[in-house]
Amino acid sequence: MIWNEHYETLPREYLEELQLRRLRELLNNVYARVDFYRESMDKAGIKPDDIKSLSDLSKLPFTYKQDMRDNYPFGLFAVPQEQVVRLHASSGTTGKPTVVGYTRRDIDTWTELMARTFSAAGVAAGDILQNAYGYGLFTGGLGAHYGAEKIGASVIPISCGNSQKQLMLMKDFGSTAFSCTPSYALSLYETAIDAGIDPKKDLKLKVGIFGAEPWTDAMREEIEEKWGIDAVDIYGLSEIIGPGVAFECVEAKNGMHINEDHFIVETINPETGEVIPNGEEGELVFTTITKEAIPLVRYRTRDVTSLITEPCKCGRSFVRMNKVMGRSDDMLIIRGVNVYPSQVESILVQKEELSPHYLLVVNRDGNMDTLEVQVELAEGQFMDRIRRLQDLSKSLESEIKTMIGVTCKVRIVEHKTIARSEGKAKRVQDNRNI
Ligand code: DLL
Repeated sequence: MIWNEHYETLPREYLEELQLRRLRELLNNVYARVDFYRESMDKAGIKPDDIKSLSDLSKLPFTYKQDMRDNYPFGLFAVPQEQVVRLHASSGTTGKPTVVGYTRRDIDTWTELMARTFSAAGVAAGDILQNAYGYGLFTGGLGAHYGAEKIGASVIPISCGNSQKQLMLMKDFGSTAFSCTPSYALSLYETAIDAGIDPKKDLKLKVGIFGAEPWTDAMREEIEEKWGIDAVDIYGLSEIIGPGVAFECVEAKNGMHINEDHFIVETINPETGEVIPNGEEGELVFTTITKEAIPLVRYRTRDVTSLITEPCKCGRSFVRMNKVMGRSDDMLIIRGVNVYPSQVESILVQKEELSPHYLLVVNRDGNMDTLEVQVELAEGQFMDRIRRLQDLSKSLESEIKTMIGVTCKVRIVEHKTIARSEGKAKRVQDNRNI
C-alpha cells in the first residue's frame, strides 16, 4: 500500500520544482544560521542565491563525517536548543560518536517516512510488528517504532538481542512482521531451530523489514526460504535522519525508493568528487531539504551503489537505489584490488553445506597482503569428511578468485564458531595496521 499517494507518486517535474524550492530555502537558512556552512560557502565563493537549478547543487562543497566530529557535539545545529526534542548518536569506530538532533517537526517527518516504509512492506493496522532493532542512541529502534505506530500496527518494542524471549513473543503474540538487521534474522533462525520451533508452521510471520547493514540478494532468498516470509531492504543513516531514507516495496523488491521530497540524492566518483550519471556505480551523497535541527548539505555517505530511474511497478515515482555494495571506506584494498565483503558473501551463500556466517581476515606477510575467508559449516554438516571439505575449499578459492581477482585461503570452521551479532554484523578483521 502507498502511505502518501500524493508525494510518493508526484510526477517528476513537480517533484523537481518542490526540491529546488526547498533546497533554496535550506541554503538561505544554513547560510544565516550555521557558521560552518557560511564559512565553507564563502571559501568556495558561492552565495545561496547562486543556486538557481538543481544541477547547480554540484557547485556546493561536500560535508564529511569529519566535519560533524570537528563540530562535536552541537556545532552544526541550525536551531536553538529549546527546539531540539531528541538526540541520537551513532558510534564511530574511533573517538566520539556522531550526534544528531531532531525538532518536533523532524520527528514528524521521520515518522511519516517510516510509515511509508512499513506500508510499502505490506504492514498495516492489525499487524503485530516485533521491532528488534536496538532502542537507544541507535536510530533503528525508535525510528521504526514511531512509523509503525503511526500506521496503526501493534508494536512490540522488544529491541535487539534476547533471542529466546524474541521467539517466545513471536509465538505467543502471533507477530506478523519483524524488523532487525538481516544478520540477526539469520542468527535468530538458528535459535528457533535449536528451540524446536519451525517458523513456517509455528509462527504467523509474513514479512521482515531488514536493513542497517549490507546484505545480498542471495541472503534475502535464504532468509525468505528459512522463515517463510517476504524480506525487504530498508536504508538510512543517522546523519540524514536514521532509517527512512529509502525503502523497498514488497511487490517489486527491486531497489529502494528514496524519499526524494525530503532528500536530494547524487552519485559521485568517490575519488574525484564528480557527479556521475544515474545508473553508474558511485558514492551516495544526500542533501536534506526539510530537516530543521541539523540539515546537511551534500553529505558524503561513503556508501557505494547505483541509482535506478526506470519506473517501478508499484507506481511510486521516486528514484530507487540498488542494494549497497559496501562502504567506500570499509571497502578493503587487498594487493591494490578493491574488495567488498558482499562479493565474497554472494558466493558463500550459494553453497548448501555452508552457513551464511563468515569473516574476512586480512594480514600482511612481509609486503604481501593475505586474505583468509573463514566460513562456517551449515547445521548438521561435520568436519570429519576431510576430503570433501578440501574439495569445497579449493572450489571456493577459485570462485572467489574469479569474482574479486584476489587469491585467498578459505578456512571452513565448525558450525557456530563465528561470533553472532544482535545488531550490525562484523564481517572484516583487518590486522594490517595501515
Ligand atoms: O543503520 C539506520 C538504519 C536503521 C537503517 C535501521 C536501516 C534500518 P547508522 O547506524 O548511522 O544508521 O548507519 C548507517 O549503515 O551509511 C550504511 O553503510 C549502513 N546501512 C544502513 N542501511 C543499509 C542497507 C542506520 N539497507 C550506515 N544496506 C549506512 C546496506 C546499510 N547498508
